[in-house]
Amino acid sequence: MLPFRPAPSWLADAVLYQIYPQSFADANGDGIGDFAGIAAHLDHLAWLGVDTVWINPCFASPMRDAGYDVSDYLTVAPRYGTDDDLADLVERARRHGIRVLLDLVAGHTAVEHPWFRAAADDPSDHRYVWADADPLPSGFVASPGTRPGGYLPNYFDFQPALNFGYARPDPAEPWRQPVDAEGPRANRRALRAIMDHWLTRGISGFRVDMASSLVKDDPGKKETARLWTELRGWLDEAHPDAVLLSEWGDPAVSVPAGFHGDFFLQFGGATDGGPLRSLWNTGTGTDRDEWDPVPCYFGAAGKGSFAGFAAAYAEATEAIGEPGHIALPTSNHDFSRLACAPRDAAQLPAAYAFQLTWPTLPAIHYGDEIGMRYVPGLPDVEGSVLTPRYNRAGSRTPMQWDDGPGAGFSTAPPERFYLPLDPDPARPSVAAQRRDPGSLLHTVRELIRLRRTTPDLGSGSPVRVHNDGYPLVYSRGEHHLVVVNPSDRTATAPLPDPAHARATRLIGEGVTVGPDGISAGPFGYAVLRH
Ligand code: TEU
Ligand code: CA
Repeated sequence: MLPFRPAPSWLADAVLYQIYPQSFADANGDGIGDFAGIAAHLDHLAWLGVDTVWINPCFASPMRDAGYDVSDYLTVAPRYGTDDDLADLVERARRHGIRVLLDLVAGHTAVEHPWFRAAADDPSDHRYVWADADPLPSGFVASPGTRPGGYLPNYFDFQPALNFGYARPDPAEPWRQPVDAEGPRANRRALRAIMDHWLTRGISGFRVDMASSLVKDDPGKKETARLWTELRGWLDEAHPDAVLLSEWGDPAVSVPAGFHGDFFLQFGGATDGGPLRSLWNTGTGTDRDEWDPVPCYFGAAGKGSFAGFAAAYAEATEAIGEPGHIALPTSNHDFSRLACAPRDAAQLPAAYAFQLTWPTLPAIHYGDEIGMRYVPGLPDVEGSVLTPRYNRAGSRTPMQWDDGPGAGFSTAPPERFYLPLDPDPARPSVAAQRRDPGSLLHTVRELIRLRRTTPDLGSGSPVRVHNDGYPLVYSRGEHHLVVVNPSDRTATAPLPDPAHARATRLIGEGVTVGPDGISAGPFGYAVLRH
């Protein structure tokens, strides 16, 4: 018997789209995107065919980590509009057939949150992990208030960890409270109340920030998993049509814990993000010293390997079984976009042909549908810079709607823009690509349409890899074959089955399939029916 209700059926067909609200569309001309701007562009999303939008944190915040430092979970950030504007957006989205997910920052607040202000002056408060020890335990930050000792941060120092307890409590170290102590119980109730507040207002679920971080010193994440299992049990009863997608990066652990889905990410799991990076990471945008400089599979040199991703996918689906999903992002606000030097626009159709026909749930980061690039060399804005080689701002620049001076993003003077526009005079735009039937935008739209109208290409039908070198060749279900060549030279593969010789091409470029086998030209791709 399943421990949970099956995921709401709509999730299986979802095509996800991530909106960074400050960068999407500015309706009131202050240089920062807002809810009204998103509402004004729902027709673009509906036209593209996406049906589930995830909006990054849009709650009251001092914005030192772009909103991942929440000072009030129940009020929206004024720069995005009012609570009514959000309600209006959710309702308009519903009329376009689009569900809205919000971002739940479960593991920490801002130091400006009233809970933390109170805790910093009150030695009896247990909402945060607080140590009254001298010297402070390693990793703790000195108290900013009258209370002695200090607190444990969860990410940046200004993001104090909410106290969900320790998997291995220790009376000699009293800040290591058990998971069922009063503070952790209060925080679990608070998470439930926050979720309930927004779900009651028509949103369809959450992307949960740093979902694996809640219980501290938790080998195998067993106690953190129990916490999410409990919340999922509540959700199944109270909001059975809602979903929780985790930022965890380890579906084999997070989905059995209770998430309806998890993301392959640039971190997480046994190889700390190895599977996703083996597909996309060019080593040039956001990069870390500890990441092996392995050539990615979607690289023109044709030196990568698909096998690691395929194995991780197989292992994760085996572990999560029927009821769970894995989302595969094109990029997100934390790591390089698909268009990241040396990968250029010409290489993107092949990447999308794969991403939109693999059984994972596709997640498109705003702007990736027109091939917006990771913009290097930007300033540190709202905590975007993690290390000298890791500036997240490059994946957060304003959406390029048209070819006007503000790119249709905003009418504000450019110096007031949240981040500078991509300065490339040849930067792509939605308007130009809408006019060009051969553009990436039209290709992505057609691939989404094929996925949504062809059960074989959706999340529920089996995948079988026939060739994991170059080109990539795999079957979906009974009748579909996908060929993808991310390299800049012609690549060939044997025909998996003689019946494929008579296959019809549904979409593609540069691929021939005949009795002699498969030949895929540079950056060629094809989806075929046989
Ligand atoms: O990210 C958590 C996280 O671990 C990543 O930021 C990762 O460390 C980084 O991208 C390097 O690989 C989440 C949010 O997505 C991020 O924007 C927030 O800054 C962070 O949590 C804190 O809330
Ligand atoms: Ca605005």
